[in-house]
Amino acid sequence: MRRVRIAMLGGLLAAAYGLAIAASAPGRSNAGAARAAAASSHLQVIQVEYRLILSRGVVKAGPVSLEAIDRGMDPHDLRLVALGSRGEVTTPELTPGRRWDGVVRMKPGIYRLWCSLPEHAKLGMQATLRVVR
Ligand SMILES: [Cu+2]
Repeated sequence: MRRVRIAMLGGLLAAAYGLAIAASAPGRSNAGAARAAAASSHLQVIQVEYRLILSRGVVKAGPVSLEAIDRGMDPHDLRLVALGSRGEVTTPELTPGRRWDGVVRMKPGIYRLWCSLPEHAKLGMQATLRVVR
């Protein structure tokens, strides 16, 4: 499988689009604190037909190392947005076997992730992610 790294460029683009969004912080609970302790600032998203497979459901707020990998048979992209905000992060469209990684600044809240190719999200390529302090 060929892999392509565009780390710096991707990181800069993600930062430029910036998730400088005022997402409200979720309420804290013991369960929330436990999840926060388990959270990491690295997230891998595998794209296949027609699912997004996240390496974890919770990440720590701040710079998040995001890795998107197309392990399917069709091209896919990845979009992220904090619920209630408009600032959207878009990764380049990947062809099968390719990957993109970069750094995305994320604020606490719930994010929706999806593939924007026609019908892909409707067919199941969407997921939610919790970002905690
Ligand atoms: Cu797709």
